Amino acid sequence: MTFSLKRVSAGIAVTAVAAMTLAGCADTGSGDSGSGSDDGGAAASGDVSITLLPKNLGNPYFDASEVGASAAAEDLGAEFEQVGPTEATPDGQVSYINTAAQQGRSALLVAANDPNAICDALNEARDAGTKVVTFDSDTSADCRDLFINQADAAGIAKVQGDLIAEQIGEEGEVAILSATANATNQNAWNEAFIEYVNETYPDIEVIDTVYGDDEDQKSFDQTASLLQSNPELKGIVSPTTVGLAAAARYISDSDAKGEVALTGLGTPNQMREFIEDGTVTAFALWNPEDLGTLAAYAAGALVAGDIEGAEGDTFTAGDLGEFTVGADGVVLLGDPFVFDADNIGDFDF
Ligand code: RAM
Repeated sequence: MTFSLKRVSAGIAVTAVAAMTLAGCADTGSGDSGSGSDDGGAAASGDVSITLLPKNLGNPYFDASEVGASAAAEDLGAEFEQVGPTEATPDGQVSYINTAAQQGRSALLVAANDPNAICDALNEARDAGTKVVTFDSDTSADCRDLFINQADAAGIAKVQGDLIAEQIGEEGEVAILSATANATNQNAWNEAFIEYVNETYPDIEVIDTVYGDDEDQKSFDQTASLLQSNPELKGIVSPTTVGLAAAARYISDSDAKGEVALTGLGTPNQMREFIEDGTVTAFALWNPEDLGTLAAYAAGALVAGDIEGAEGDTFTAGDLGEFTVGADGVVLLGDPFVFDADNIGDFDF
């Protein structure tokens, strides 16, 4: 099953690498990590301005999305900034949403830390004329114009389920090391994962879900306590790039190396050393840079009035090609891709 995912996704991944090289050059100096200040009011003068608000700053996954979004903004002739909290909380995001609305930003690209808690702020921004595009982690559909979805939950559940099953011989105890407890994306993926594993692998038991809050140290500590309190544990699945890298770091230096399997969602650059030292044999992801690219082009199409976010609307996202808005204002990037020792050298993000 993994094989077919690789085959299906290979074209997407290769395109993504080519696009990333170009975008990486264009990004110099465009990021404004955390300042929150900007030459506001750009939209009022008729110019297009795009603000990227990730779950938190300092995560290489969102840094890659910023590279894609800022290159797309440049292509659109839009002014671009990234702002955000250091901790992945909804409260931390609200002040940035309010500021974007007050500044009359044309569009806000948001990876939501909670499906509902930032909705009032987002709807106030929309009332003030700012288009809201969620990406990576959605809100409730009535507080954004579009959601740019990296891959569907069933596909993410299946790739992680098949990977861990293969790595533990289809039997034994497995635990999930997740991101924050309110994250829309991980919660949907975990629910789908448990359902998929229960249906497909009756001898695997998902015994616990713990939360590292997308903080490196907390994820590291949670891995240690999972292993200590579950001596029979055969595998850990971490559907977060922060969690997977932290868990790999812990396991690589512990007795669990070679005994407890680890997989999930990770970036090739963070996972390379753990693939090379044998801690991890395979993991999955999409290209987060492409996700940022697609979100920014979608925002540009909304601001220009080319689309309204209705099902069937189509727009072009630069080199990524044409996309169609699906039901509930969702635009799908593609399928997850599996990374292993044979292909990880081809990727640099
Ligand atoms: C972390 C974040 C992000 C998620 C990835 C897989 O970087 O939680 O939201 O999509 O992992």
